[in-house]
Amino acid sequence: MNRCIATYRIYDDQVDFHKKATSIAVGMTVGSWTELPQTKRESMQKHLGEVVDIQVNEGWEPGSRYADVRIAYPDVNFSRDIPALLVTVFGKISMDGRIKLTDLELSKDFLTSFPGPKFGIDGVRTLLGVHDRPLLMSIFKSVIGLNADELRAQFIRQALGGVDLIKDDEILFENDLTPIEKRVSLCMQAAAEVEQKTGKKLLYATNLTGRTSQLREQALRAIDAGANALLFNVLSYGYDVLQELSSDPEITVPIAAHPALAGAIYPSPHYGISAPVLLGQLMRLAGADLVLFPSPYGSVTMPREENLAIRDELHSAKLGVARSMPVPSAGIHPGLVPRIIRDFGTDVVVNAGGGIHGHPMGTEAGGNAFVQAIEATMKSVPLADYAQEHEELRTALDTWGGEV
Ligand code: 1AE
Repeated sequence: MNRCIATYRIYDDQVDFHKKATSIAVGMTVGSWTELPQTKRESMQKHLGEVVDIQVNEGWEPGSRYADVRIAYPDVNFSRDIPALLVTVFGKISMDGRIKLTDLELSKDFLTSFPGPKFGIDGVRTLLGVHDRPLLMSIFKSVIGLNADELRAQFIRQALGGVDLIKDDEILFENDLTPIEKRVSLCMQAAAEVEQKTGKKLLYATNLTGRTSQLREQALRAIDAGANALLFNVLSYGYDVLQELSSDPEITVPIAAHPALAGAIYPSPHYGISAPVLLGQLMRLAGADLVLFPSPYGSVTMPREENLAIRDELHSAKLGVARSMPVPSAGIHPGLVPRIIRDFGTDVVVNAGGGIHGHPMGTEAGGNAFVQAIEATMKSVPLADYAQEHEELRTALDTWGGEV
């Protein structure tokens, strides 16, 4: 029988974890198992959840006793979509005490319903013609209230800095000054002008926003206007909305998933959904080509092991779909590039907003400093050495510090 296995960490000082696990396995599948007549029990057998494993850690102080509990849910119980999966494995029980969903092992059969990212790491690299180094992304900043000319000027400064991708800030919504079609056409025109000078291709991820019912139409209008990538605030809409967009044959550009809201879900040791499931597995399954998340080193951080577990979910072969590009973000500056490449390898996007625009010599120099940091790291040259011949990098290291 095909089934998906969920792992939970449950904290409780008193409870009998075996009873608790059984009550979840039964309660989240067939309901009131013991009260059913024999014939009904038999017919419900194929729907019954099963406790697969329980590892108890007795703890040493009040509040520290927990168990890691694995429960298998028959695939026959739920439809082949992420909303049904999540309601089955973590619907009602997410509200029942100190319980966190830490892992999901999905059956091969369930996974066949998910096409995954249309582009993934390889597709994004092909669009850019860059195969041998980390990519560099810059984030528009302070754009609320900017008019079209000001937005264009900021785009050009970022592009001249040598970045591969530019993304809207996730807080830029539809607005009268720079509505999406206008934004896309002026940015793509600017990208073409800069490409004439630099020979570099560039993806611009414009923010898809507004009511769910209008997202598809908005994406198609943006693509008609020349958009070559999209940004999407996945968690405020839901994974299934991302899947609708990413699997749409007419949406022919990569989608970058922003993690806004994730901090309400993953950081607690006692509640929510673990970061690798939330920002790794489910984002990739729903079709994100690039996935942003906090890094272990910047201004908004998460523990390194969790970060690397997200990377593994995005990179691993086990989901059977294209790999998604990890984008560790928030407070990234050039001095962090060696650590990013050490932890993620070259299949990563180095992403910065403040670390580019806040460069003392300006936005263009901010981009250059990152390009230089990537070059140095790829050549295994310490940043401090490379900086002796590269003024932008030197200034960045003087401003924000260097590698450790
Ligand atoms: C984890 C998301 C980071 C993000 O969206 C963002 O805008 C970062 O900006 P900086 O690089 O911290 O200025």
